[in-house]
Amino acid sequence: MIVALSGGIGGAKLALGLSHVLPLSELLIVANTGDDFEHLGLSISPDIDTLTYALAGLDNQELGWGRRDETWSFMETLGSIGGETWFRLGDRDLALHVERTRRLRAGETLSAITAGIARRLGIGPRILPMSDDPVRTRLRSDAGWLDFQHWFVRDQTRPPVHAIDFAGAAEARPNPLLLEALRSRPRAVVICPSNPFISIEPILAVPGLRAAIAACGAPVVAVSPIIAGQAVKGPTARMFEQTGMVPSAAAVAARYAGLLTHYVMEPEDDAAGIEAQVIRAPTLMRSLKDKIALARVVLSAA
Ligand code: FO1
Ligand code: CA
Repeated sequence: MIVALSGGIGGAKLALGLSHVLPLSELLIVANTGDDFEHLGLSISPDIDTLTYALAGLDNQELGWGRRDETWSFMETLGSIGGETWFRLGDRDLALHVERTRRLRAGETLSAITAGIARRLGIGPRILPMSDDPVRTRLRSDAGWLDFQHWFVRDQTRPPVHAIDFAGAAEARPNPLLLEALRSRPRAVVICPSNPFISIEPILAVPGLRAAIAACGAPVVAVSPIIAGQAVKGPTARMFEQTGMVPSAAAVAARYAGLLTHYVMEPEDDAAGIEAQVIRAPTLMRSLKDKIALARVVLSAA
């Protein structure tokens, strides 16, 4: 079994690559749920959905989130009657949030709902929320404490961030299927090229998960989300700067200190100080071919 920890866009690209080079039953993808929130009365799980749509071939490649062939009648109509439109829910995407919300209210777990929808969409690999208990990423910024989506989408990551908190993490129980996979000696744990602060660290903040990964006996292989000091997408580099650190591939590796055995990074980037075996490879994933090639590099460490 390969256990891959993932956020949204960058993680989903590598997860798709992995799904092409592994038997489908051999891949377990652990999704960050720190981005989840309740909006317009609906339960939204952005990273689960980005993974779900990517693996089903239904992803919106222009936006990096949501569904392809999307239309926006609901949002336009909502705006026309004075509703909140800063978080854009497309007409097709909306169905997933309505259905998830209904099933959560009926008492189903997020894991069961995610698995049921994945099955209906014909997805092979398991997508597991890190926990079925709510964990909510919050950021202390120049504008005070903000919920993740308010900072990320509504405020466009503008307010400088000084601290991050994963509300509920201390009480959250790790996904039992994930613990079981880690106990049955996986072939490798992969940390996808996601933002360490807001995509991977919420997963590692669930009590017991960091220790279970460290103790699982498998290689732990991370892929750098930073190339030449820049994030491929999103605020990763800026978040290092705002907390007084210089963004680099090595700075990301340092966030996973004590966990990593292997680190995949660009040939040109500085590996000084990285306490893992460094594997040099192109990490930018533009095409499916790139995703598959990087997945093979990652698995070569396993
Ligand atoms: N990201 C945006 O930047 N703007 C949006 O309007 C937006 C809507 C949205 C709707 C559903 C969904 O599953 C994701 C959505 N995202 C949107 C992405 C989401 O905010 C992610 O948490 C971030 O991309 C970080 O991974
Ligand atoms: Ca995310």
